[in-house]
Amino acid sequence: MNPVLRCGRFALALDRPLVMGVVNVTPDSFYDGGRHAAAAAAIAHARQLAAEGADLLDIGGESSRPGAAPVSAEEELARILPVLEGVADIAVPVSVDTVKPEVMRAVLARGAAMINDITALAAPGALGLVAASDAAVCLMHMQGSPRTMQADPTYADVTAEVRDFLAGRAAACTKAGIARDRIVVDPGFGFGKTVEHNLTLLARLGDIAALGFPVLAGWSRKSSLGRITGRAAEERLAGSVAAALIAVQRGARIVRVHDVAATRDALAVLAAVERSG
Ligand code: 7PJ
Repeated sequence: MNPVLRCGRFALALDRPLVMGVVNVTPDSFYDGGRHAAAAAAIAHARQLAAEGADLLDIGGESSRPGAAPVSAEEELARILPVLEGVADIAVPVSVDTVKPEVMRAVLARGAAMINDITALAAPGALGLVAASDAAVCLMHMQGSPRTMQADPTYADVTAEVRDFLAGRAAACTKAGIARDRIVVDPGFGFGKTVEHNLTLLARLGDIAALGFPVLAGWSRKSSLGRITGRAAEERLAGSVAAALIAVQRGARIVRVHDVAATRDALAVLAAVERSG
């Protein structure tokens, strides 16, 4: 694995695990002020996560939760661009969570350092857009689509199938001209997977890391943790931190989390133990 991840004007050292803080800009009934209030809240949240020590921020304008309704590229950009502008002065690389080439083009032109695509650049033109930029890309595995993925996920060998898919997408990226040190891979916990599939993938994360790319793991507050602990999303902090720590111990180099400060503390304890061992 390369010792650094190149993403836009940044080069992130991979000699320690990195924490990616999640910034959602999906206005709902909670934001009575609509889009503007949602953007202001997202900017404040992004600044807070950066202050807590996030190594990357991941801004998303379209929910990919199971069954979520799709939004247009125009709506997605109307949500994301004000936030991208509002965090441009922060010295932390900003990733944008999107599957749409129109959105990728616009955010890459405005300094996005990474494209985080839950479809692994499947859309026509997406590979070329990222290749023509200097941004990094996170290639995620998903079985099915957000609308249908949790209906009946089925694998003969989940780890091998996810690994082979990610190897194929990484090869497509390098063929398109994306250097290896700009590529991150992600098994896509919760995306077309049962709790058992997610646990197998976590236990065998080393098999994914063996591809030679930094592995990103996203367990934060996900429903598998609810199934394991019996807790609602807002009560899953301890479970989320435990999963992030286990992911790092099993080979993840980036953890995508909502709770940056707590995750950083847990990783600091792990690093301290490893230094003395
Ligand atoms: C992930 C993501 C993930 C990557 C979401 C949620 C659902 N991107 N976007 N990996 N999850 N790369 O945060 O619960 O696991 S949205």
